[in-house]
Amino acid sequence: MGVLNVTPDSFSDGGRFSDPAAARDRARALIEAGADLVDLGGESTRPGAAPVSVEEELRRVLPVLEQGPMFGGSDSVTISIDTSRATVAEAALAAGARVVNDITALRGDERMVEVVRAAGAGLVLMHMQGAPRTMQQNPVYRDVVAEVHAFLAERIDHAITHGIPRERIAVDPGIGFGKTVTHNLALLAGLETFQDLGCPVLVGTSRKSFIGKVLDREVDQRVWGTAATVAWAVMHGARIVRVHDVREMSDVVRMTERIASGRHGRTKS
Ligand code: HH2
Repeated sequence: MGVLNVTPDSFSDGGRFSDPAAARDRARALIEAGADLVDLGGESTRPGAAPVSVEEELRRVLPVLEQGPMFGGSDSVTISIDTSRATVAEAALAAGARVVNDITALRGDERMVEVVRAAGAGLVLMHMQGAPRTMQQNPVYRDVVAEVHAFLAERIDHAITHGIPRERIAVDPGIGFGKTVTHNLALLAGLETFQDLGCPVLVGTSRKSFIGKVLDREVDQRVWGTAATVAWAVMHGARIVRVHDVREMSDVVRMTERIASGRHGRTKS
């Protein structure tokens, strides 16, 4: 999953793809580089970010989607809309997006579940403690892996109860969303725990600040740290990785998968 932020303030690519033509070119580049999904977002969720109005979010994402076949018309690439607002999701799905990536896991807007159900769309349910503006102030867990697992299990039940089939749902532990460095590392270390939820696991570590803190690297120097997390995540069951550096991480995924497939061919010497 390649990241396409049409925002002025996203933490690593803010302001670069705000113009619809630049966004389209970026989407093409992501697809050529190996993305199967493009995640389009019109609101930054970085720690401390202020929310934008629904109108502003629509004004940012719709012109990008409305540009034509690259967005939704093509069978080879799926566009997901990164939003927690039902109005934005509804308009984006009507304009060709096929997945809703909701960082609030259906808690942000009570109409969202019905919008996703009615459209027959895919859904990403992500864990977040608190809200972006304040979530990094003092996140506390007793057992972060167990708590995130229980949260996702409950959210899957909620979605299924409201008519969304399990086959359309992916889950995401929400790296960086109300978590310290230790919490993020624990979630990655325990990633296999989420396999029993019965939904594909999505992981979004790309260029995030826990990598910067572990390695003492600025945001534009985190590609190798990201690569380590992507290889680890794929080895431990992630089916989707949300990344900015698609060409590089596509190689990491393909190579890791090839090694993993070789595990079964091992013979005793
Ligand atoms: N991370 C970000 C945004 N959306 N969605 C999911 N499902 N999982 C994630 O880990 C995730 C996400 C934050 O990254 P980015 O979009 O690069 O930055 P910003 O929120 O500043 O736009």
